[in-house]
Amino acid sequence: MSYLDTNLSALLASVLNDLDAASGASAQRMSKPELLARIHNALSSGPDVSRLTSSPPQIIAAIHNVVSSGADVSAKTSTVPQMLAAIRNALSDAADISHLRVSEGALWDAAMALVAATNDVVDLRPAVLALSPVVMFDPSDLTTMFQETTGASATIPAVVDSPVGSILNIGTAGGYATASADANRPLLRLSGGLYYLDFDGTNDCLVFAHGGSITNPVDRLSAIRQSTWTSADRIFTGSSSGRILKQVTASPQLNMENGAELTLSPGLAVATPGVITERFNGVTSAIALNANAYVTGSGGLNAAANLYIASETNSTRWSDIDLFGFVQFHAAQIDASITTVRTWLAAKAGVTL
Ligand SMILES: [Ca+2]
Ligand SMILES: [Ca+2]
Repeated sequence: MSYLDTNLSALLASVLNDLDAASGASAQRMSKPELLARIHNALSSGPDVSRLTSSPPQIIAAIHNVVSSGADVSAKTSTVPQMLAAIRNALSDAADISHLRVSEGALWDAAMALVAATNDVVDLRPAVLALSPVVMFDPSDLTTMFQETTGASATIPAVVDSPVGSILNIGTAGGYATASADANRPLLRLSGGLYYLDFDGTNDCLVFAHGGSITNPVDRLSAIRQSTWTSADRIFTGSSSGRILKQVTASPQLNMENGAELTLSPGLAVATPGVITERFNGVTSAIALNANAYVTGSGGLNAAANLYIASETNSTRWSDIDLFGFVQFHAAQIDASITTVRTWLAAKAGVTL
């Protein structure tokens, strides 16, 4: 990790330059969550800005004030330079600003926590999408789901309590996850204001083909509920031996397996929604429930070319689960990005992290 030793004006100028170079941001309007995500990405990728030291509360409070002002923080009401100028003006009111230094991760975590805490209607989906996940499913977006199993050519919109045969991948790979037959379609449900896909544990499975073999590292995050628990049932698989999340040994344990196994115990209580983070990265793999500490160790090195939801390869070990959201990266993410994704998934599933 490198360290930044600069004042905020220089930092913001650097961020704006990065954004402009990438996207012509000086003319671009974006929502505040999108802007925060872009700032986050810029800070994370710069050669000298990946980490600062100390965390002054004035900076966090000032950014919070700017971000939370306005009636609708998700509306695209300002250009990027206008928002950065407002942040800079707010920061300049703080004492001794030219010498403040801040940890990018701490700043981002605190800013997102404050935004989430004070704007309970903020949808972090734009912020998650800005992280460029390869695969992402959002069952609360009814425009992404269809009743037929035919993917791009499907035309009958999904409706609550009816089957979903195709769901659009809103991640960078595009395409659809589809059921291989009508009997294999989960049902779209709505309960307590939350949408989810209800798999029957008998033959329901959605399949997404990556189009090639995917190797480590893979970060996979999901919001699920185990309706029942049967040892060896599969929540997700990539193949019969790769990128597996399964129910194992004793209720309600879960483990991830990719040639080696990491067990999450006591796991996720049956009938309770939770956010599962699986980080497939050989001997430094990790799995966690919600915001709890990771269980770490070897998860193995197998590759997998597909994603099967609620079954082992669409052929056996079907699990009786509900799926509220799914996000998969084919590169290791920084902790702040994991936090952003978890926060979005938790909101989709009604989970308090
Ligand atoms: Ca079925
Ligand atoms: Ca079910």
